[in-house]
Amino acid sequence: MSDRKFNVAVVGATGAVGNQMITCLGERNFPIKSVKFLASARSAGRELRFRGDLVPVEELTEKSFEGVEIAIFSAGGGTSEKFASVAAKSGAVVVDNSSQWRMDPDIPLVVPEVNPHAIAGYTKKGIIANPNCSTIQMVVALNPIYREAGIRRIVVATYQAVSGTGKKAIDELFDQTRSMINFLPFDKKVYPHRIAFNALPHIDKFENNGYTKEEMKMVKETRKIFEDDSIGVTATTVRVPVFYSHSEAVNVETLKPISAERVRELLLVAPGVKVVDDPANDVYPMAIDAAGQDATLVGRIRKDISIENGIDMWVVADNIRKGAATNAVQIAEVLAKEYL
Ligand code: 25A
Ligand code: L14
Repeated sequence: MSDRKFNVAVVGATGAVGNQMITCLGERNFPIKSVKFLASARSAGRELRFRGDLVPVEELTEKSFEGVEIAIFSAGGGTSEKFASVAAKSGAVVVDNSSQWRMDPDIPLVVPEVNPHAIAGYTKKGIIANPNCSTIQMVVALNPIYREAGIRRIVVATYQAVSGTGKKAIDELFDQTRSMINFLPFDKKVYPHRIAFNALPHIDKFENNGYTKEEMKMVKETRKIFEDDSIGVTATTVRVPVFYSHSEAVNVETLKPISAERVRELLLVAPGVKVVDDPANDVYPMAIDAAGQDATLVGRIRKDISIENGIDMWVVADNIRKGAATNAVQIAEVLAKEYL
């Protein structure tokens, strides 16, 4: 346990996730000695507010990490590939939100409510990976079930917000919606098809097995976080015209029997979870309610009538907060408190 304060850098500070990381660091009272906000040359010179001060954004270069002790990255896989080891070599511990390093066996992949102990492995490469947003909220909700009854198989379908793709996609949904309701022509730059008033079963690239990369992230990352390759996972990830928060229909087959009542009981006390489940009064998790919170909302908890040991539930969380920025800052908190 230490009470030290740290020199912290945020890489990708001007993006949708980077911005939220800055807010989180402020809100959660992270022990900060100094901050440095880094982005591409495009953003250099802009100023961002942090705890009442205006902090200039600097261009990310090989020399950016001198004196930095913790560097939180969300600037895309390419930037992480190039600069995470530069930061680590210059002595910083990196918490990386990109998909670049998640499956590296020498890099821990961490959701603090589920596998905080894995953070200890940061010493191998100086990097800790933040999982994919859809995986994070699913494992937060499944963890208590896994610990009590084991998991044989997960079948999940996601309904993902456009903010996952960054600011340009938020603008695209807004602009297309405005154009369509005014009967005007619209552009599409970010997604291959119109996203306004539509649903696209396509997130990230297609792989050779017919799944998308986003779907395979849910398969592989879930197993790595639970440290259990016996868990079967199949996913269909869908983009919907929602700005913030991913929703997920999660079906789980457990090894041992478990009742819906017991699942509700476990989730009521599970860290990071809020049970929102009173269908008789039209109460269930919704994207518009999860947005702006750090909790993972779980509802529609019920026994799957088609198999012996099955549970169905609806899991919703703010993809920019718990799905990215909050989870990364929580990792940095455990790191700072327990390891540095
Ligand atoms: O590789 P991945 O993991 O799949 O991630 C790809 C992208 O997904 C987002 C994030 O986008 C990331 O870049 N992302 C990743 N994980 C996510 C998660 N879990 C996630 N989103 C949600 N949940 P983003 O838009 O949020 O953040 C982009 C930030 O990265 C900075 N950046 C990009 N390249 C950089 C770099 N920083 C340093 N060096 C580089 N080479 C980027 O800064 C932004 O902060 P910026 O200065 O490039 O952009 C600042 C403003 O400019 C806009 N913009 C971006 N691209 C263009 C642009 N404007 C004009 N033309 C462009 N081509 C941005 O919208 C921003 O407002
Ligand atoms: O792997 O476009 O963290 O919604 C998460 C958001 C990949 C893209 C990741 C999106 C990203 C994704």
